Amino acid sequence: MKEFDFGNIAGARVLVAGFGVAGQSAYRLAVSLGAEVSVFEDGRNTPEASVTTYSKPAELEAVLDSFDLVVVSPGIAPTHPVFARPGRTISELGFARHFTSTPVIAITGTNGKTTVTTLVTEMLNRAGISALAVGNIGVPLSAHVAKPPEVFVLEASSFQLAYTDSLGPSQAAFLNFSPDHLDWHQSLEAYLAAKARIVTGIEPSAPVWIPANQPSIAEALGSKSAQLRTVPGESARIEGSWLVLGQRQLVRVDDLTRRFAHDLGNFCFAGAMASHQGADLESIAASMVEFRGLAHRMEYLGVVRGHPIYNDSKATTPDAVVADLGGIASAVLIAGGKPKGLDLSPLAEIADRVSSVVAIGEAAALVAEVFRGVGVPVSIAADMGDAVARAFEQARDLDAIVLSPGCTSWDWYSSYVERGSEFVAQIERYRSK
Ligand code: UMA
Repeated sequence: MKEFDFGNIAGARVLVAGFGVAGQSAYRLAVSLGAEVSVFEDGRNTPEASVTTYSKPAELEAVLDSFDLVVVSPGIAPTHPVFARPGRTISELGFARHFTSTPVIAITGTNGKTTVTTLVTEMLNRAGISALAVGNIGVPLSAHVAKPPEVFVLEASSFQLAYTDSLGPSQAAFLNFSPDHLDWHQSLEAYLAAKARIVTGIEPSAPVWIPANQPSIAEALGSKSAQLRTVPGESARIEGSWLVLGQRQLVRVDDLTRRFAHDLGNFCFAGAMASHQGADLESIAASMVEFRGLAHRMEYLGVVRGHPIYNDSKATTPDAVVADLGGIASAVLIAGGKPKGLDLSPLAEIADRVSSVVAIGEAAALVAEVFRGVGVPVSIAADMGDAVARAFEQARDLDAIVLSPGCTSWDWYSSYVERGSEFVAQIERYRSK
């Protein structure tokens, strides 16, 4: 495959690999630009019969060289045969970026991406700057290049960034970094390098917001961007009981509905970015005060039978669990699921805040080993109903009950959303009892 000229897409032969949300949108964009588009899809989303579709990896071998460009969906790992020919393989995100000059605020990190993307989008819209949240949040960039807002706020995953040649963001954030997705990236270094691609094509004057306490991020980005700005830092920080933006005391922490440590970090990042983009401080403050959090991310379900309940089903790594439990004094933790090959021992860091554990799923024995090793009692549940029943039985006075699995949901469920929804449904059964 030779170097692809995006200015000459009309008539080019394009293969879209994967026909899920991202692939379908890339397909429609490529067709609208006059390309001759075929699809590779070996799973559940078959295009209509008129579209040339390959469904067996072996079939690809014969045809791959005939395409000028291969646009890959983020869920397809680099070991897939669709990557067999080096050259012009590009992610759906990278492909779409070639066809829009609208400014992009790009946000990546292992945890908190969706929340910060949502906050920045709300702050900008409230300030009268039309903004649209796109990317890993569930809305492909390729679906909106034809009718763009004033600014895109992009949640960028490592899968999308790994094969994006030039993103050119007007500002970027790399919120945090911890081990994840090692099945896709093969190594921690490859995962970090993919995320560091958030700054490809960035203007030298554009700020890149990074956490103050993770030197590996600054190192990974260092040579590529001169404008690294730490958060908390000069632009956004907590000072005493105030969240401060620049020189202005913006909101009292006590006035925020969401105020766990990671919430305050997310507010600081979002406030710094929205302010840099021109949003007024009143709009930024109002968005923070009104923010109630997102479903499945330390989602507060109220007090049931005397216990505050949190659904944190989206926490699929041990580091996310440790960060999210940071603001809880004492809890029964429901954890486990399908192990991702990550070391679960960091969970022991929260032993002083966990009165007991209910272990679930394929990782139950591993979770039990970690907590029993530090003297925390553990019981093992057969399903989510059993897990919730055990959690109420085990809970001491004032204990919260938190589902924060630290593993994927793919043993019992098809997604973290399904797992969280089942937890919520099981909790509901106790609300009226
Ligand atoms: N497929 C194949 N062969 C394969 C793998 C997949 O044919 O070897 C096909 C599947 O059958 C399916 C399609 O490819 O039809 C799925 O593509 P996909 O997994 O890339 O999923 P999409 O529906 O296109 O959604 C993608 C992102 N999915 C992933 O990154 C896994 C969505 O992020 C994103 O919201 C969407 O594009 C829009 O941009 C989801 C996600 O789980 C939420 N992201 C990960 C995360 O947050 O941890 C990174």
